[in-house]
Amino acid sequence: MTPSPMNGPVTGPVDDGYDKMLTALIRLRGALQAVQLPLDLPGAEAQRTAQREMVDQLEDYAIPRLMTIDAPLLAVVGGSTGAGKSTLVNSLVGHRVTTPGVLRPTTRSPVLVHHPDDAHWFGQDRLLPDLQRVKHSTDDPDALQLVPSDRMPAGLAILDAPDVDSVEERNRQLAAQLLAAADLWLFVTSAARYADQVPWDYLKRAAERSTAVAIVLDRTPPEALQTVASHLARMLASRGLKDSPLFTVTEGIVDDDGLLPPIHVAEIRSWLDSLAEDAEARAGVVKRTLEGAIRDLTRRTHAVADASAEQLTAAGRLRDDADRAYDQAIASVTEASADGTLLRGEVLARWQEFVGTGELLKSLENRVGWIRDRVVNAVKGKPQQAERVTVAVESGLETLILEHAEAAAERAEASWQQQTAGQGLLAGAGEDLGRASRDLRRRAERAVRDWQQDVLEMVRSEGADKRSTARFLAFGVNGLSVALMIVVFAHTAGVTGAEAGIAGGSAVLGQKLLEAVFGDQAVRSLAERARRSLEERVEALLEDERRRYLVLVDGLALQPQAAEQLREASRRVDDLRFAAARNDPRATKSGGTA
Ligand SMILES: Nc1nc2c(ncn2[C@@H]2O[C@H](COP(=O)(O)OP(=O)(O)OP(=O)(O)O)[C@@H](O)[C@H]2O)c(=O)[nH]1
Ligand SMILES: [Mg+2]
Repeated sequence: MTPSPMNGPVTGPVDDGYDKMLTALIRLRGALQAVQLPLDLPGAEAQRTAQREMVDQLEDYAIPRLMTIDAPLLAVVGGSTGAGKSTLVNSLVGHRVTTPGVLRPTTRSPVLVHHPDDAHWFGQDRLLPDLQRVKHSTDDPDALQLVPSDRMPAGLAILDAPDVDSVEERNRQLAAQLLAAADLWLFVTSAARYADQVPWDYLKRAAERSTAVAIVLDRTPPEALQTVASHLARMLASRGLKDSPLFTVTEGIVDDDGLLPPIHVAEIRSWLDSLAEDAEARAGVVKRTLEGAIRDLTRRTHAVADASAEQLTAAGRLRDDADRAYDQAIASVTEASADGTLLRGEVLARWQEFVGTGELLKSLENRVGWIRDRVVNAVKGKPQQAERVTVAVESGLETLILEHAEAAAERAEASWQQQTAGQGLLAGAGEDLGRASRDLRRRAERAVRDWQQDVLEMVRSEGADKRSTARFLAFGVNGLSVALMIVVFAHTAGVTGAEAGIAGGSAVLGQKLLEAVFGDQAVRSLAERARRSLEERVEALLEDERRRYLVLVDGLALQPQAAEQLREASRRVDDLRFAAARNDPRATKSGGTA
């Protein structure tokens, strides 16, 4: 079978504005690297892989290729395990440069054979920068062995790669990476393996990307040659690779060095020689593959950008869920600490003990003046009872805060559990976020005490000039503080007098008591300040609780602009591609670019 020349479209970005394109590709790489896809959203794993592959493709091939556009054409020999790749490379070069073998897989470390004059093109800073250059044969998959050979034509280098369908994961990875760095694939398959799936997956990707590919049907028994070759040719044509030359190498006897008789590879060798001699044809191959790689990159960026935007949306949703749960908790505690809810049970009982009971309430409405005096008498000399109210208030508030913190934690966790992204974050949180923090009780205790201290200070300073009055002395700073707390707890209850029942009545008592000492105006302002101080402390406690959720979202370090910057970088590359295609006279001759 006579191979056709490489005659795909050879237009592209490479003609003009190398510098601009290079800058645009470097920016594209930066934009790709800035994308974070940490949340386990559907499809995120695939896009993470795509992102990695694309950065690799830029670093291993597109960027260095564009920087050294005159570098020799690099043909990478890839394909199924044991297809005879290493044997083919040795036979093409004419002496043993890479080790063939019976043990599968044999080749684990790539070997690049080049003309001695071309050595400077393959330094560490050029293509495949993460592979360490070595001069000896090795099994190290992170090494690239460089073999200068004057049997290679200048301008063309050949690389022996590991198997694409290896049982070894590292081999498969490396093979993919090497093929992504090739100007030309010499894709080797055998009569036994040519229908395998993995090689066809590769060839399909090559066709999608317009990578220049030549197929080598290796190790074919002469009697099967006709049948297999024509079947393979049909398969190639139906998979968009009809322009790819197809070479056949019949199964031959290898010599002691593992070389096939030269005649078996003569056709491929002369094709490669003519490519090496023809600078324009060579440049055409490079352009075609490079342009295809760049086009493929820009096409694939959109899915990565979409994935990045989805991450941001999902993170926003998680944040909102946590916010909702804790906003609600803050609102509930604030409400319950002002609407009379706390004036029950222990607090109410202690307070009534302190100010005296039913009798006072009954006559509350019309005999305020008398009540003041009564109250004064009632609380005289009962400082320890004021202390009991303080203790009851402390435990009532603590319980209130803890209850709502628990409920918020439960709500936030439940809504996160409903999302895969949330599940992942919860799993990595290192504590059970569905419960309030372990030290919340201790912190709430301290916050409530601090608030009570605050209230005490307010009363103390408000009463600075009244310390010696009989009423102030009668209630004492503690008694007045307790009364102020009670007033705060009924702040929004809107209760007046007997209609409010016992709790409301109790609050009114407190109110009257304070007014008797400080006057109406001062009491209103004291209550307002005391209430604000409590709200602030409750908010601070619950903010700390909320933060346990928010740090998980913040820790993702998602960049809000990453998706748009990636799209922009990709558009820039596309613009340059189209501009270059327009300016390329061959673009019109060959009917435009893809
Ligand atoms: N008789 C004969 N043996 C061959 C031919 N081509 C390859 N072999 C043998 O087949 C075995 C595998 O060949 P290799 O060249 O190592 O195959 P490979 O594709 O490089 O294999 P991996 O590096 O493992 O992917 C070796 O023992 C070769 O000597 C051939 O055309 N005829
Ligand atoms: Mg090999």
